Amino acid sequence: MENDRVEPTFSGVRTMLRLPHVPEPASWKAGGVAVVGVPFDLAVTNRPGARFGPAAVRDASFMVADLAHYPTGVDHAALGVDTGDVLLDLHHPYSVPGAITARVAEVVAAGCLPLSLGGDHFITLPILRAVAAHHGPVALVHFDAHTDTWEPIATDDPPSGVGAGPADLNHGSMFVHALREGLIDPHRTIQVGIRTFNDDTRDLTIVDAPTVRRIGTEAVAARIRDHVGSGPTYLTFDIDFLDPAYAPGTGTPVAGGFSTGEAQDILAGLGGIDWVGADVVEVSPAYDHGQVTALAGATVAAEWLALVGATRTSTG
Ligand SMILES: [Mn+2]
Repeated sequence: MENDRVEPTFSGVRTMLRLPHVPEPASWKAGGVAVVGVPFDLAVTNRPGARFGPAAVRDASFMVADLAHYPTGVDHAALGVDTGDVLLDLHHPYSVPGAITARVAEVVAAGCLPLSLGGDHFITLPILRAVAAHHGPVALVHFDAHTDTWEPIATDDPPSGVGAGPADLNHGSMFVHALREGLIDPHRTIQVGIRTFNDDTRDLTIVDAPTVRRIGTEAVAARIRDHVGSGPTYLTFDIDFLDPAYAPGTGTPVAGGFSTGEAQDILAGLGGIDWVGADVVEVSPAYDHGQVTALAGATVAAEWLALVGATRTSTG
């Protein structure tokens, strides 16, 4: 192909934001971002389908990748690699958490920042196991309609020899496990956009949906920055933080959420944080319309990449 032509947005093999597909850890460059697809959706409580999320977000990301990030001008394509998807054996579901942890551990060991595409929200637990093994307990910045701190239904150990982790593959209780396993620092964790009742919030700090609306996006960002302070911080973004009008394609939609633009405004205010990884989860394309949700997912991921890219640029 002529090297003076730019490939149009509708053309080309789909990787996240057109990052090069580099599955071999030996070829990952320290300091870069490594995108990890996690096509897992056996832990949902309502609609399935998030196993198709990574593919849908990658597809929609080509529109986002067409130009540098606005307004920073950060060039996503220079920030790292797309490692492909974690190889998961869904016929042996208890093998899945260990497979996710092992793959993300490779990313962290290479000195890269994992950017994972879900998959349902359960995947954040095995990801955090790899991240915390390297960094220690991290601050969690958690955008969601749900706290995901409901008491686990089953706490039995999984059948022996089939991988690490709790037996309850549940996308509503994994942060209880994260707390009990010491993966996240409860004092530096903050949940934003919550609008579902939970009588045990584990004493975590919550900026719920009515509060977000009342104080505005700028103040929300300031509150997040103040709360996490310095130290390693991980972003987990459930796409159902957005209102179903902006993200219909998700497993457990809840009315009363936020626009994609409001999410962008908050994220844009989260520079200067010591980011060690991020995920965007719960995009379920079968319930989507016109790629609305997939584009939102790709956009959220790109906003976080711009934060990471801007930090790297400003610190040389
Ligand atoms: Mn949720």
